[in-house]
Amino acid sequence: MSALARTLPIRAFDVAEIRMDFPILSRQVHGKPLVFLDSAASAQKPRAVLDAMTQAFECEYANVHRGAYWLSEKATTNYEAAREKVRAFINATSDSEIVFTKGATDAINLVAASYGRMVLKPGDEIVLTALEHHSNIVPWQLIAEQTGAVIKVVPINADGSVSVDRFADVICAKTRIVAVAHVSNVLGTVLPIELIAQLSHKVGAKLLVDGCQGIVHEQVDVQALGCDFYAFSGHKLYGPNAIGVLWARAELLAAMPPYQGGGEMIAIVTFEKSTWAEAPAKFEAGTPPIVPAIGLGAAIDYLNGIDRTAAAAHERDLLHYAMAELPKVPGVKLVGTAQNKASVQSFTMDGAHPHDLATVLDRSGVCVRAGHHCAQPLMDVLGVTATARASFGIYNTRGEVDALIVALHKAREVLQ
Ligand code: 7TS
Repeated sequence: MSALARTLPIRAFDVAEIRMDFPILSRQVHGKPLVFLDSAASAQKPRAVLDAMTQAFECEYANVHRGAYWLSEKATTNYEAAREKVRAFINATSDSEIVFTKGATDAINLVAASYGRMVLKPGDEIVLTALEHHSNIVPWQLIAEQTGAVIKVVPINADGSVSVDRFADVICAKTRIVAVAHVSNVLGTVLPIELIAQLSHKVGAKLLVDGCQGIVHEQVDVQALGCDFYAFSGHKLYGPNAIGVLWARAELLAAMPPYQGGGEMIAIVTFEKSTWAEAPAKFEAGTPPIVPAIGLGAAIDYLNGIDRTAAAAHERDLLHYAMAELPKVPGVKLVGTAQNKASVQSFTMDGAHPHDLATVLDRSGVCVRAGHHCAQPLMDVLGVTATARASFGIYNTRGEVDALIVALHKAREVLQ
């Protein structure tokens, strides 16, 4: 926890109070109260984040790391303070291990293009799971094509869980990189990262964790997880979009070549040869996402100011309530029922395409995502083309699950 957050009192968790922090939640859509059940795609923002970004633009804005004037120093201090907030939030050992990126996708591409290109040789293996988001598949395919490496896939069980034994079957002496989601964005499954890290390290492979969903629902300690890279986006963590984080072990960042060239990432440039700044600057070419980083810092302060253990229990309660109520709607089937799950629930309704379902639910003010969720290989494994998905954040309520259920009954009448 950051020094600032430690000095702030932690509020007892009260969902009614939390909802008041998020201005958008009081609006209506189609004349109905907004029931926002799509936080896994992007979460809503608390007033604290909006205010911090307005303050940064209105009063403290200049480019960073260049100006000799007060305003630029102030913007630089704010930007670097956000990095320290991220460091403390994930318990990294040093600020220099925190690289700001555009998002999780950008962070994974960075690792694939830089670390992947550095280590992969023909025949080397990259191990993924069947439940990965395209952002944790396609960057590896691109680098596999360029290096001659091969992708191996760990299968999932029927309930959406992933057995450590299956990893043990696939990880071998040829494995160089293991890249897995912390939490599945479709199934909600929480993967056993510590055990996967042990298996990866036994053969000398490095483990990248796609923490896009994990950072939201778990209290992440990168040192305890034992992974080597952890990537996430700000916008799912109640922060703004256009900001993401790559955490990597210092020695890996020191050894890795730059991903992109430009200003900020260099030490000396001549037409003959250029040399690089130290990490994290080496990986932050160009003007960085200054205000989004400050907004992410504000989101972390906000989360540090509430009882996150109670918030996690609240989300779990919503998940279990939804898992109990959804199957009572005729024709509705749950997709993803692993024991260890975060508050993300996919489902289907017999005779209704998920897209049509989402459109009809929207008329009741209920926002759910429908489609392949950027996980087409997982859809193939599940034998469906798409699912509908309700995902719950700290601000959702049992009443909103009830609203979903009522809207599903109505949708059944329209669609079946
Ligand atoms: N990895 C996972 C597990 C994700 O859930 C997402 C986004 C990404 C990577 C990519 O994040 P980005 O911020 O770089 O785009 N997932 C979703 C989703 O489930 N619905 O919309 C976006």
